Amino acid sequence: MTQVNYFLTEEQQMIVDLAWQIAVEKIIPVRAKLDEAEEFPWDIMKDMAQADLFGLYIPEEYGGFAKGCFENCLAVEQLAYGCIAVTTTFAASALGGYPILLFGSDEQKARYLPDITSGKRLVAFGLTEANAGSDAARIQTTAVEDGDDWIINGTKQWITSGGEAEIYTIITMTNRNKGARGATAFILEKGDPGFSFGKKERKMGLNASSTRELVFNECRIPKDRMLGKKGQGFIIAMRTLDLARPGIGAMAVGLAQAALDEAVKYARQRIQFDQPIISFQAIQHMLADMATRIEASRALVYSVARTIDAGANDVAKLSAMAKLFATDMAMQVTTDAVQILGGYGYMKSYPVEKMMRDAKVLQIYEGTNQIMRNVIGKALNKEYAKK
Ligand code: COS
Repeated sequence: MTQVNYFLTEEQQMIVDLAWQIAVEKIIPVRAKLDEAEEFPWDIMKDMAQADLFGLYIPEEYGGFAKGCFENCLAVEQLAYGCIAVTTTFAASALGGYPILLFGSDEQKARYLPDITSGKRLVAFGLTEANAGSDAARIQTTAVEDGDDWIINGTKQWITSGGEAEIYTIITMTNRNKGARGATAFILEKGDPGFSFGKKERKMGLNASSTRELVFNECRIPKDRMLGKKGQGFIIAMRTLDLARPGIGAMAVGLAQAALDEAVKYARQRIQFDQPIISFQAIQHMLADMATRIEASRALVYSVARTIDAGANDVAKLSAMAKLFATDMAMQVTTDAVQILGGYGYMKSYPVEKMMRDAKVLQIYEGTNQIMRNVIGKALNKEYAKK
C-alpha cells in the first residue's frame, strides 16, 4: 500500500504494520469466502485480540494502550484495506465501548472494559429501531423502574454484531414526554432474562458482519446497569457517534485505497488496442482523480482524529465532515474501479464488485450522509449566530 508520509511516531507505525499484516495474511485470503457464506469472522476477531487491537483506545488501568481516536483510525484504515465487513465488527466494538468509557461509573468500567480490551467479549451499540433511524430521538424501547430493577421492552433493529456480542450498550426511553431529554442508556448482557435476538438480516454487502434485531420482552436488569444519568441517553449516543464517525471515514479510506490499487494493477496489465489501458488518458484521469480524492480524505480523517485527541470540545461538525467526505469518496472510487476493470470488474472473480457493494453502507450507517450534512449545517448556523 503506497502512503504519503504522515510523520507517524514509531508506535503509530507499529499499529499500522500490525493491522496491515492482519489485513494481508488473515483477511484478504478469506474475504470472498466469508462474503459468499455470510459468515461471521470469529477467527479473525481472535487474531485482532491477540494483536491487542481491541484495547487501543482504552486506558492502561483497564489493560488498554491509552491511545486515541487517531490510532484507532490508523488500525481501521489498514484492516479495511482487507475487508470492511470484517472491519465493521472491529469498529462496532469501539462504538459499543465508548459509552462505557465516556459515561460509565468506576465499577462499570472495571467490570466491562478489561474484557472488551482483551477481546474476550465483543460489545455492540443499540440505538436504531424500525421507526427511529435518522430521527434517533423517536426511539420507542422503554425502560421502567421496578423496585431495584429496570424493566426493558422493545426491539432494536440492524444492530451490528447482534447475537455475536456479549455486551450491549443500548439507548431507551424513560420519559417519552421529554423527547431527546427523556432517553436513558443501559448496559445489557447476552443472557439477561427477557433479552433475545430476532431476525438476522441478509444484505447487499457487508456480509461477514452480523446485523440483527435485539428483542427485549420484560427484560429485567439491576439498577447498576444504567449508564450515566437518567435522561442523558441521547447525549451519550451523540457523543459516542462523534467519536466513532471518523473511524467510518478511515474505513472508507482503506477500502478506496484497495480499490485504487486493484484498478492501477489491472490498467497496467490489460492490453487493448495493442497497449496497456493505463496509457490512455481517459483511464489515467480517472485514476488521478481517485488517488487525489483518497489522499484528501485521508488528510481530513487524520486531521479530525488528531483534533479530537487534542481535546477539542465540540467535534460534531468535524466528525460529520470526515464521515461524509470520505464515504462519498469511497462510493465513487469503488464504482470507478469497477468501471476501469469493465466486464471483469462486474465478475465475482475480481474483488472490486464486492468493494463497491460494501462501500454503499458507509454512506448510510452511523448516520446517513444527508444527516451528516444536517449536522454540519446546524453547526454552521450556530457558529455564525455568535459572530
Ligand atoms: N453532542 C452533544 N450533544 C448533542 C449532540 C452532540 N453531537 N447533538 C445533539 N446534541 C444535543 C442537543 O444539544 C440537544 O440538547 P438540548 O436538549 O439540551 O437542546 C439534544 O441533543 C437534541 O439535539 P437535536 O435537537 O439536535 O436533536 P434532533 O432530534 O434534531 O436530532 C440528529 C439530531 C439528526 C443529529 C440525530 O437525530 C442524529 O444524529 N441522527 C442520526 C442517528 C444515527 O447516526 N443513527 C445511526 C445509528 S447508530 S450506528
